[in-house]
Amino acid sequence: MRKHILTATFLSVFSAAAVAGAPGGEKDAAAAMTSGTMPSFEVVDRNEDGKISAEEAGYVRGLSVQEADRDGDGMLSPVEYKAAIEHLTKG
Ligand SMILES: [Ca+2]
Ligand SMILES: [Ca+2]
Repeated sequence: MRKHILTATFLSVFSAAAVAGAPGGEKDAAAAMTSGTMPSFEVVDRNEDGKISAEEAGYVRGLSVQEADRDGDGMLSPVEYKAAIEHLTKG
């Protein structure tokens, strides 16, 4: 019983947060940037196609698709993005 209550509470909090945060995707990325951490792949991949385009990469300061694109398809895969972020955060 107790577990059910906790689950229901979690779900209602989660959906409330999702609704409140729905229009704020851009702000999330900006907030992540200003806090000194890099936004996650999911945040940067705005159209959720599993690749980061040059336009999407523009949300991440210092990220260059040309430099980070290893296989030359003009997009960044999660692996390519992660490698690029690690490179950027190392300085
Ligand atoms: Ca994308
Ligand atoms: Ca690529």
